[in-house]
Amino acid sequence: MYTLLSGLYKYMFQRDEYCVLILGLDNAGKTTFLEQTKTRFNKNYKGMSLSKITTTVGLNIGTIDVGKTRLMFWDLGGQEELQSLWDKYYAESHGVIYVIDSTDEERLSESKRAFEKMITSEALEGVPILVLANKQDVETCLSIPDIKTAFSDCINKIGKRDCLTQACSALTGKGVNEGIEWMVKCVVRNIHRPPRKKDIT
Ligand code: G3D
Repeated sequence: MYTLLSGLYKYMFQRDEYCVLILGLDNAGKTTFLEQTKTRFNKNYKGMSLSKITTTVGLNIGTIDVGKTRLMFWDLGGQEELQSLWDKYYAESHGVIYVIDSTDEERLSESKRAFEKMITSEALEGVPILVLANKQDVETCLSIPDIKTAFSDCINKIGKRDCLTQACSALTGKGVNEGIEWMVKCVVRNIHRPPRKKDIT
């Protein structure tokens, strides 16, 4: 009887938790994306004004619940000296959101190098990657085909893992829900990294 009841309790009150890294160069829009995501997915969340966000130095964290799935985000600083810390988080992560500033053509090759280094890390094998072409609200921004062409060298290195390039504006929220819903689907079905179990609090 105890086993039956505890099984029922777990079924009803347990969430699967997944850790998702938010990576990309400084100024790409990682923190704005995280705030926009928390505002959209957490009822009653009163975030800071998106236009007042300044670049990530160190780490921002955030959690959202989508049904019985909990995503815990780690938004890591993107400055060159902070990129060397990214790999300390890889082994714990179930998914990666890589943010690109579509208005910054000058730093696109720098962003590609950081992306390439990240995807070739063994610790991230099989981990789904959502590439956000951010700042698409800016009229003069690079298009998705432009960005895919610039990142074309990386295709072979992505391998068999799930990968999606999503047009997005972290500022207006366009493309944010689509990206998050895709990530939830991928982490839930990924057999390589089992979720952490957590009782709903
Ligand atoms: P980071 O965390 O990757 O370093 P931030 O980047 O989220 O701090 O954003 C850096 C700057 O880009 C901020 O502007 C922010 O408002 C802007 N930004 C982020 N996302 C978007 C977007 O989708 N569209 C536009 N137009 N701007 C965006 P400031 O002026 O504060 O530097």
